[in-house]
This record gives sequence, C-alpha cells and structure tokens, in this order.
Amino acid sequence: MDQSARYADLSLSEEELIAGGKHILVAYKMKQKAGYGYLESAAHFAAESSTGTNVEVSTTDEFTKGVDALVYHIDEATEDMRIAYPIELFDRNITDGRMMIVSFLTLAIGNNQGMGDIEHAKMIDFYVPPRALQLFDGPSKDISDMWRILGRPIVDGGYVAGTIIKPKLGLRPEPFAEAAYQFWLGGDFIKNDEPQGNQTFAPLKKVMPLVADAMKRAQDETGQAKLFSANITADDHFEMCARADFILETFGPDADKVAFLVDGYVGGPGMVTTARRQYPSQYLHYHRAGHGAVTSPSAKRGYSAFVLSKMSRLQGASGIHVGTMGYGKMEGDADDRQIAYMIERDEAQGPVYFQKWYGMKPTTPIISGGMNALRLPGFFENLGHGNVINTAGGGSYGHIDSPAAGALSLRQAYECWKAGADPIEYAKEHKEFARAFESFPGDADKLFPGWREKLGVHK
Ligand code: CAP
Ligand code: MG
Repeated sequence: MDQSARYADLSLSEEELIAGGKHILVAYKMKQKAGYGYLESAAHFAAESSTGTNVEVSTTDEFTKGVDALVYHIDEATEDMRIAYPIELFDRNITDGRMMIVSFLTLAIGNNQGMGDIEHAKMIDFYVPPRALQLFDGPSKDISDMWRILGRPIVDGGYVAGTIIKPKLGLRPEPFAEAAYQFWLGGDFIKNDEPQGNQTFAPLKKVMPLVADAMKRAQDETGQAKLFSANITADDHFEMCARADFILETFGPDADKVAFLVDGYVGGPGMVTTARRQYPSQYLHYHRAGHGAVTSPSAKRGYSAFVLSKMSRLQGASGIHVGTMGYGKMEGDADDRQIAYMIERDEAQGPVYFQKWYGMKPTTPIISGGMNALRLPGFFENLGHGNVINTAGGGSYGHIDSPAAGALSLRQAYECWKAGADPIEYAKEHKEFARAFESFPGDADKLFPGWREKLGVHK
C-alpha cells in the first residue's frame, strides 16, 4: 500500500521545520528492497515509526494524522532519507514530564529496523529543537569538575592521563589494588575495565576498600588528587544502587573522586538514567562496549557512533568513549573528531544537522583503545586540543619500566604536543617518553622511522 500521500511531504522545508521547533528531525541512510519504490518505502518507514502500520485502520482520526511522522527529504541515489517527527509523538515521564531516549529509539530505530520492504536503514544524524533539549537531563557533572579536583584551571584544564586496570579480568583484590597504586604514582585517572564488577575471584566488597586505600596512599605519596571510575553496571536497578552506595561509603572523604562507569550501550538508557538520576553528584562515565554491532561502518542498520554519542549527552553522560580517530586499535578515522566536537561544544555541525545545545553541559570525549604515548601526539594534532580523558591500558601496563612510567609517558606525550616539540627531540629530554619507544617498538618503527639511531637505542 503506497502511504506516501499521508506520510510524505517533500514540499516541507528543513529550514522552516527547524525554525518551527516542533519536530525532531532524523536523517537516515536507507535503501529499499528490490521491487519497491523509494518514496513508497520511506513513507511506510515513517508510518511504522509513528502512527501507522501497513494498512489503513478504521480508528484513525484527524488528530492522529496531525502527529504523523513525515518524510520531508529523499535522494535515492545517495540513500539520503529524512523524517520529521512531531515532538508530541515521544513519551514523557509521568513523574516529571521529561522526555526519554528509550522512546526516541523505540520510534526512530524501532520496528523500522527489519521491515520487509527495507533493505537497510541507519540513522546518521538527528536534530533536537530547543524545547526538546530542555526536556532531557543532560550531564550533571563534566570535565571541569575533574579539573577542579585535580587542582587545574576549570577551563582548558587539559589532558587527564588515565588507564584501565589490566588484565581485563583475572586479578584478585590485592593485585588489582596494587596495579591501581602503581599507576596512580604517575597518572590521574583509573577506570574499571568494562566487564569488571563483582566476579567471585574479585568481590567488589573486597576490591573497593583496597582501591580506596591505594588511592589514599598514592595521594599521600604524590601530593596529588587521584580519580577512580567504578563500574556499577548491572541488570537490576537496585543492584546498581547497592554497588554505588557501597562504593561511595567505602571511599568516604574521597567519594567526590569517584566516577560511576556504566556500560551504556549494552545496559541501555534505563541503566544510564539510573546512574544519572540516583547519583547526580558523581561524574557519569559511559562505556560503549558492544556499540560496534550497530555503529560499525560495516553495519547498514541501527545508528552511527556519532548518533550514539549525541544521545549520550542528552541522557546525561559526563563522558563517553568516542574512539581514537584512527590512532588506536578500534575502528575509526580522523573525521570522528566531529563526534568529539558535537558533545563538547555548545554548538557544532553534524553530518547533516547543525546543533545548538543552549548551555547543556558538555560530555567529555574519552579516548581509549590501543593508545600509548607514541600514538598520542598525532591524535592531539588531529583533534586540535587535549581536553580529554585518555585511558590507556596496554599503553600504561605495557611500559617496560612500570605503570607509573607508563602514566608519565602519556603525560609527557601531551606536553610534547602542547609545546609543539618534535617527539624524538622531546624524548631525548624525557626518559619515560623515550622508554615508550622501546616499550612499543612496532609503533615506534611505524610512526618514527630511524628512532633507534636518533635515540641511541640498539636492538
Ligand atoms: C582499552 C579498553 C577499552 C576499549 C574501548 C579495552 O584497553 O579498555 O574498553 O578500547 O573502546 O577493553 O580494549 P587498551 P572504545 O587501552 O588496553 O586498548 O573506547 O573505542 O569504546
Ligand atoms: Mg575495556
């Protein structure tokens, strides 16, 4: 059934829709199945994403039609298809009237995934009008709160040198806490790895007191504040809260230095909002493990990493992993800096829409995945700044001298870039950075050919 007469209006102007402020606009890359018309398929897609189904129903009235989602732009050659969703379509809390990402996803990436007439469709961008922005929580804490604790300027406070306790799993409480202490002797920030929680060989109620003690000893030893991002991911809301409450009580006077880590993609909006609303005083660290299933460029359905990150700011993530923009081990490329700009700035251009945030707190780009001191200067040059949290697991615990030396090498890499210095020349004056070359010789050979001779290192 061709529903384009009802669910499409190509005369609508995107500029007027944005000026009107009554629609969330969504841009997809959509291809229809063979034998179907493009506009006809797009209209069916919009129907299934709003008020319709695959046949007319007798109960439809004029009000219903007034909240139809409308296809307003198509370009079959580029698979570019855009839909205007009236704000009224989206569900609101009965408790406080706020909007919710789960409703955005249920409609905009819901039944329309896997329809019989659609080959594939992937959301690549969306626009949120001011009124809708006002109805999302947004972040309660941001990187300025971390810089304040670290004694840095709260504007452009710079690079936060971090790590992930490695190995990913398998450390018992004592070696876990020792690994934390050793890194904190040189670095700022440590996170649980995404699957670390309450495994039987490392009970949370044994690990956290030891980590809190390690934090105290490292602070005493270095005279510097330290930060820990504790994983509170769990299926059950009350389990999450039990973990969070225990952790805050355990860290006691240092509880303000604890961020809460949530595996937000696999956990979903409910889990992110549990952390955001139950613990607004803690930095909310959104780990995106699993996102590649839908965001990978090889995935033709779901939504992009850009969309995931933009949704996380609405949900209130203080920081989210945004990848390493081609400089680390995960998928990504230099243009992914657009993701960082969208979540950290008060206005930015996305792949399709220009978005103003009207003062919603920023979400910190968290840089992780195969990073080490050698890869960082190029990364910063591409991004254009170092106001990020970097968590380098292998890049710290793989440093041949110590985790603390690994941490110092990360910081030195940032200082080297900030000073506009040549890394080889900088390494001659900074031991830990120099030893990163010997720690990661494969990277050194690739990034700094001839480094051995220049640094006087023999095989
Ligand atoms: C990195 C990491 C991160 C992923 C996340 C890991 O460890 O802890 O979870 O990189 O990827 O488990 O692999 P390394 P992303 O530093 O040792 O690579 O940030 O792209 O979501
Ligand atoms: Mg990890």
